[in-house]
Amino acid sequence: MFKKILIANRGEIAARIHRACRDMGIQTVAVHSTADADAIHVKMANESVCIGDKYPKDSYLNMAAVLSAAEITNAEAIHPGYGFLSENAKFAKMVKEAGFEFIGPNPEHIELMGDKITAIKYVQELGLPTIPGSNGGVDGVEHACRIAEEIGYPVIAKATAGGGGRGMTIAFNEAELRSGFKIAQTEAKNGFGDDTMFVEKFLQKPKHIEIQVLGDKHGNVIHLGERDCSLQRRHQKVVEEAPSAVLSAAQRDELGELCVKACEKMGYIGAGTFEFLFEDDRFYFIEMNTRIQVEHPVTELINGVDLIAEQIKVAYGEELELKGIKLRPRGHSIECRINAEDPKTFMPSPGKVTDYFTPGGLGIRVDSALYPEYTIPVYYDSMVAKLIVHGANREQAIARMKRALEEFVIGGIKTNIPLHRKIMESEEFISGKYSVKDLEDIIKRVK
Ligand code: MV4
Repeated sequence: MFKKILIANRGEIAARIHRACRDMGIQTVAVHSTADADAIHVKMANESVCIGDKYPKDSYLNMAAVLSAAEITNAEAIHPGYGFLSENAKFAKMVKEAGFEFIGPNPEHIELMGDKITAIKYVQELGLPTIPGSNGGVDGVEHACRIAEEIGYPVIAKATAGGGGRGMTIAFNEAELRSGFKIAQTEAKNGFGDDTMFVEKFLQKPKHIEIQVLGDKHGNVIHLGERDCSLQRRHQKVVEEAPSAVLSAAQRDELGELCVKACEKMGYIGAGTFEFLFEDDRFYFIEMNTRIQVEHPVTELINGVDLIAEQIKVAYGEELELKGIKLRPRGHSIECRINAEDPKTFMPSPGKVTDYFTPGGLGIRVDSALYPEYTIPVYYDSMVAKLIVHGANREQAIARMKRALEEFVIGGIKTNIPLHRKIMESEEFISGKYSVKDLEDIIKRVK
């Protein structure tokens, strides 16, 4: 097994990776910016290297600096976490060429899935259901309008290099498509350097359901069930749960097996997530994430699996112990993302944490970057902690989450904990029937 792993990330996920390493007796190297000298992941690691200035481009996105840190500390592998360089195929290639193990998929698969058009075409070949549309790029707004006439409005135009809602526009008629298309295309050109667009039928009230997969270097692939990530605000997930309240066992097995077969044909290695839209009892593939995700803990808690440890073992070349074992998911898990933000305006609320008390008891987990007297820097994402609960069933998980949200004290800054309390009491959430549209209605009610 690896003796030393460099964690190329910060915040709660860096702490999470450190914990998996320590449980396995692996030494850790933290990298940090000048603004993160006091961060929890630096305190936890066996060694730390300052790799640059506060802005991500000068530090966490600085590939040469990360590789140099691995070199001087004699790390054997690099874990990229999520965000930053985690889905950068060029970085994954550089890591391997520099002689380190990249804890993640092959660069070719990162590249393939990073382009939505090639991803959709590829999975179509593998038998996954996709959304009717242009089936490839459109060569301009006139072509987009012709496709829209064929499939019928509403439609959505998306940038192939986009993701997470950037470079897309929804149109209910031709006038909206003509104006929105150009705006989205310009956003894509400026944001990703690639203004290739494609068009799909727009599903108006879908759920966002994703399947967790894990493949090793010996051709073994398993799935670990689904997560329901439909409660989102501006394409940022807010609450996630596993399993979804609406999927039947048959649907879960069917979708999971489709993803496993796709990975077997791909030769996919590492952790990955297939994202689907789910509407009127039908699934549609939209994109694949080739990284560990923020919401991985809900899958861990119902399966009793440490997904970060599995990533590390797979990268080292071990066979999946879980292969062939019929996983017996138990109970229900919910995650609330705790953001340092004003609960009413959603503006970031950095600053010094004066009081800090985390909830506890059976089935409560807090993955956090916070500690008393810690000052949250302004330069990074506003998510500072995740509160995850597990219960024997969904009702118990909701009750436990409500109690944990009451106990959770983070003083000195504003957080979205009040919003989470409202979500847990909402009819939409309690029924389990919420779609990607419902969080905006809940927020309007609590304003
Ligand atoms: C869609 C869709 C409906 N129909 N595609 C959002 C970003 C990326 N994950 C793909 N997304 C969507 N793609 C079709 N054909 C709905 C979403 C979507 C969404 C769209 C608008 C506002 C919020 C959303 C939240 C999740 C998913």
